[in-house]
Amino acid sequence: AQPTTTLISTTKAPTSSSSTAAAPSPTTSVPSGGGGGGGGGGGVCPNVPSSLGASVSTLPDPFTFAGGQKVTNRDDWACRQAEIKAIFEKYELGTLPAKPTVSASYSGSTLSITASTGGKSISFSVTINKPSGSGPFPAIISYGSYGASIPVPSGVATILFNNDDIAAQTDGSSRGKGKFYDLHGSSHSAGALTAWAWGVSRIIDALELTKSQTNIDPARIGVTGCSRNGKGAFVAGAFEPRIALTLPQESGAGGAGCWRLEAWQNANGYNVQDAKEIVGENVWFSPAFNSYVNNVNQLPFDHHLLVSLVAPRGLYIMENPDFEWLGKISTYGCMGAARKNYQALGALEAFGYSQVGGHNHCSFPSAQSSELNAFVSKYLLGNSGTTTEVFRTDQNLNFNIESWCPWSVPTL
Ligand code: MCU
Repeated sequence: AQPTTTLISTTKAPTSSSSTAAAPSPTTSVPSGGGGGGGGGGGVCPNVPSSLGASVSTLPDPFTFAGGQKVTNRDDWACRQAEIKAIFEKYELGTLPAKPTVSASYSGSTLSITASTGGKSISFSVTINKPSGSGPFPAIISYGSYGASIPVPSGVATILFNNDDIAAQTDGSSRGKGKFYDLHGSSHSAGALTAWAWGVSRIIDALELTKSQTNIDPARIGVTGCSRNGKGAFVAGAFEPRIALTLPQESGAGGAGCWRLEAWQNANGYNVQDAKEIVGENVWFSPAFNSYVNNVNQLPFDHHLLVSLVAPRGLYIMENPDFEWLGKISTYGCMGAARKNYQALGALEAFGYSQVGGHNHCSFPSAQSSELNAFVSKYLLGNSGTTTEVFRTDQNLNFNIESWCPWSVPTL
């Protein structure tokens, strides 16, 4: 189904004295100091603050802990990633449960997976379509049982994941429905995006157990999905470090978009999906998120920090500017900020954002083929010399990313 869309020309963008849209200044700046330097030295991370902290109308600083300490090295970064993950779980996505006991069997092209915890079990299966040849093969896990909506390059297997079986996403009445909730209880805090990411982790557990039968290499796994399932693929890449390449397609708001940018756009005459709308439409997020959707400046994160959890692993984000509802400006600005995570880690080549129009929703444009093939070549097929880095839009967005990022980028 096509999303509801309203096309509004960028000339309706908020006007300012310069022609470049500028972000409002923060209502309160992020507290500085307090911790006296690095927070993660010796493997001891700062505690995740129990309260929200200062409201901020620009995009929160990836390189400052919620308590104010600066991130200055890789140990700090690992701590900050743990903090960001905990913050996403608490305020937006719900709790990602610990690994259950997993068993698996492989027959024909079907991988059957059983997960058990707390005296309960659930089973689900995925279909593996392999290329010809002897393998072992890398594989792309594709959300939806209908097949990937990106062209999967030759030499790569496709694993069809019926994510709706794990957590339903028909509409608001889907809360607590699906196998994840049969196992963890229908009032578990996880929204569907988290439940599906948990399912992806179980697929990788099963691939590790059946490696000699499936001939799939569990160290070379990609994940993709489009639209709502693109949001899902993004969260799987953020929550599961065994994923080598994350390929979210047209994920829009709640995926590559930032809540603050969508709110700002809608306050200035656009009609973009935003936090207020999205929580009424479906059950992708935790019920905990409902408390924040009317004032997203309270959130100690935005979706550029979802990318902090993926970095420095491979990430190629495809967006379609023909649907304003998906956040043509929001995803561009948000991922422009997100790119700085990779810059800090000296890993810009692993980050791609590509916004190309002229095609239907979830129909892959040939203009992106060479970029997609390059990311797959490098991060799944092991051709390390391939050039991948990309950050582009085919639109004249006239948007100033820097005005939303009033923080400096360290070298970590
Ligand atoms: C981009 O993903 C969603 C969008 O968030 C919804 O508002 C719309 O209804 O559906 C899109 C989608 O999943 O389309 C297939």
